[in-house]
Amino acid sequence: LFGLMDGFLKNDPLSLQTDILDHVEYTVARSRFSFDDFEAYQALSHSVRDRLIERWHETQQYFKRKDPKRLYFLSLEFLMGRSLSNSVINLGIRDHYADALKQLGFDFEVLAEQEGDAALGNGGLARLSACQMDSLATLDFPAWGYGLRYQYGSFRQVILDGFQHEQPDYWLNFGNPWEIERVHVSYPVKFYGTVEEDILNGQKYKIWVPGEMVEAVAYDNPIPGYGTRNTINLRLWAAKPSGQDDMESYNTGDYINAIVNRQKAETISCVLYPDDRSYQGKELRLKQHYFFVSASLQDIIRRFKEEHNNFETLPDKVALQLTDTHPSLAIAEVMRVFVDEEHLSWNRAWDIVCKIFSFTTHTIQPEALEKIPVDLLGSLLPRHLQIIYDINCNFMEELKKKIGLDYSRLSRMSIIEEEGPVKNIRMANLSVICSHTVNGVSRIHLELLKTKVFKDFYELWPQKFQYKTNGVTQRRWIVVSNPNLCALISKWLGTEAWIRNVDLLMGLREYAADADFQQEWKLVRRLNKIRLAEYIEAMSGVKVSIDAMFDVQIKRIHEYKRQLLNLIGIIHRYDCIKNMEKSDRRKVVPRVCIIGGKAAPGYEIAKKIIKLCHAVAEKINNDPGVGDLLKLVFIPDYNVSVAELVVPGSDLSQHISTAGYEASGTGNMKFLMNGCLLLATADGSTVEIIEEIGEENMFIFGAKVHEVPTLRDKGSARKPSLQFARIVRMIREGYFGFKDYFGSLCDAVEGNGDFYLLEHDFESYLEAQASADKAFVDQKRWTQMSILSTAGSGKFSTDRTIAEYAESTWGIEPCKCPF
Ligand code: 26Q
Repeated sequence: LFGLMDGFLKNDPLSLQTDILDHVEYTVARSRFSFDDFEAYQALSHSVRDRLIERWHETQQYFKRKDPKRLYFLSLEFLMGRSLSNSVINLGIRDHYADALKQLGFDFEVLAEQEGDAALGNGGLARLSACQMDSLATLDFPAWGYGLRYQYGSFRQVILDGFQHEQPDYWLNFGNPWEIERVHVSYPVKFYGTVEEDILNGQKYKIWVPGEMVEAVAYDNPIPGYGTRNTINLRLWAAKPSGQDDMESYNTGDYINAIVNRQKAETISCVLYPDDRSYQGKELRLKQHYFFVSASLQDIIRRFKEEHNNFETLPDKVALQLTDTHPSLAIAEVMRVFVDEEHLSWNRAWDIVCKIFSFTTHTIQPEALEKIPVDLLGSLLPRHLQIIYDINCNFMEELKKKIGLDYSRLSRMSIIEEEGPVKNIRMANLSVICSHTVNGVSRIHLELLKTKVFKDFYELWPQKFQYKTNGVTQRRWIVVSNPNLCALISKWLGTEAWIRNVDLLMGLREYAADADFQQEWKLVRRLNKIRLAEYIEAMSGVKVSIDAMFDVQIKRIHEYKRQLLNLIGIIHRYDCIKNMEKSDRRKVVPRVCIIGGKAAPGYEIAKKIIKLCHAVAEKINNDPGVGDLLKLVFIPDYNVSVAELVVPGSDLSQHISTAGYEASGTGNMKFLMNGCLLLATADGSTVEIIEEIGEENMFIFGAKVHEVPTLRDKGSARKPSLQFARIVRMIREGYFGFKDYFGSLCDAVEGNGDFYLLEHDFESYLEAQASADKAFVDQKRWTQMSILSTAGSGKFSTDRTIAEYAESTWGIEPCKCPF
């Protein structure tokens, strides 16, 4: 019996093969002797899943026994991408599986390509949450992630005639082996209704009498750490009709309609909202937020109460991290549970609340801060509205004592925005007031928070404000996505220890000029470029030369990210080539310009940028006089797995936001780790990258953060650029077709309309591009810069970010599950 009980799954080839074939037969229900690649992928993933579940169980039991302070990481978005390769690498059994599969006649890489992306998020914030989960697991922190299990993730971008179309991403169609459905872990979530009063022991209490109830069901996604058995949990909630329905409605005769109405509950977790930062005040989105918050808190409080009976100790056991303001209704919900359900006094409840929440903002523009119309909140969550008003009332009283009757400052700091046609709740103010720590995502971001967005709050509570520069996980962004580079790094460092301790990458500096190392480095990079070139040809039909410089800008399409500056630069390059003497063309450094990214479905200008990219590509790629000197390709449906292919294969990457507009940026870090050079503005985390690897190893250009407001004020008094104006005129006058369609795009970058200062930065952008060309010609120098980029990327690991959060924000310690 004991032999059976300690029997962990074995990882020798025969056991793995038996396992996979058993899953073919019993899970996928196919013949062991005949199954295709997708079925093999399914069986393989289930076999990996079994191993994840083992460790997940051990870890959870260990946490329960040790009962350390736990971190609950609340985020409405997680961009996990694919799980297979990541899991087997973190479990340390990739090669075991590859060998076992080979003997069965399958190639691991081919099967890994069968997997679709889990895209339960939009962009930077969502991928950051995923990277942070990987670091939390790897560093053995007792952490739980909570999120929503959207049935439809980020829309699929389809390009027709150069225009973006959005299609639903029904990612669960073929099943999801990476989740475990927990039919018994479910909680009721209430909406609407009224607030009534009750008297208990002579004390008045508010009671929320809800009008609608749905059920939140848990789906657990194991997150394995690397080089540890710790496997933490990402719990995602799905909405289901409530089991506690009033049976009366079935007796009224309209059985069919009663069922149909019940089924509507599922719409709550049905679809991820595209990141349209101005799209606020929608009831369904608010419902999603509360659904998420209510289910997660019921789960967290239940777990706490299993071991403890006094809420005073909650702050010693629980840290709640708010990823932007999206989950910040949690603050009002904890107050409601404490006061209305647990019957704590308001002041005791408030004391505890102020000790458990920390808030990280990923936003930089004041106008993008989340607001909820008071009327909307009052109808959906009447009791929460009262609580928020009470929190605000107390805060205003305290504030008056401190700052006096400075009414304009009081009204700026109030949670309730009274000005404007409708009253709004300012979720950011609520979050700042109730959190013990407010974090920015880069040093410059914190500076802007202190001096602009949260100036009033910073002056009141300077000690609350901190920053933790973002990072990315080297496991996903080097080990999984660039295996050849990974092997090369380990070979020259003589160790794989950098995969857990990324600062060791610094050791590569020593070999940056070594001819042998450079040779091997170049070879790895070339193989990655070949892989990318094949993908480009398959996606767009454009054949590109491997010897050209691969110049990449992939990220969400946004005006402040200035894809348009890139395009205008490309047109300028095209124009120069066309106007050149034939003999001079030999001096041109051939380029393949690659752009990719989704535009929010309602963001007209962003969609026009995508169309312009296609129109320009059409012209350039079909101009025989240009040939391999310049190609432009748009990579459709940019997502995590596309990034895993593109990042390792690029030479130069662009991060060219107007200074002061990118809170951090994390794409820059992925490229940096992979030895791709950066052409960038001194914005967000790039400022810190410059400090780590030196400006001489990058191409930095453009106005600095402190210059931007003055430049903007100058308006049309700014120095014009004739070259810039000429290109905008070409676009406007129909040189690339679609004359009328591009008019508004041109208006947005001309004269006073040029809010993001494209024209001002254009000349220095061209200079930076020229320096990049010059550096590329000298391949020895370029390769050295490339090596130094990777070598200096250590700071930008989420391992560092998470260690900082653990120490100075969450107060948690590692809890390593023993063997
Ligand atoms: C809000 C209201 C309604 C619908 C959607 C939203 C919404 C959704 C997502 C608003 C914002 C987001 C995402 C923001 C985001 O990704 N911000 C990025 O966060 C990264 C990680 O910190 C930073 O590196 C980027 O600079 C920042 O833009």
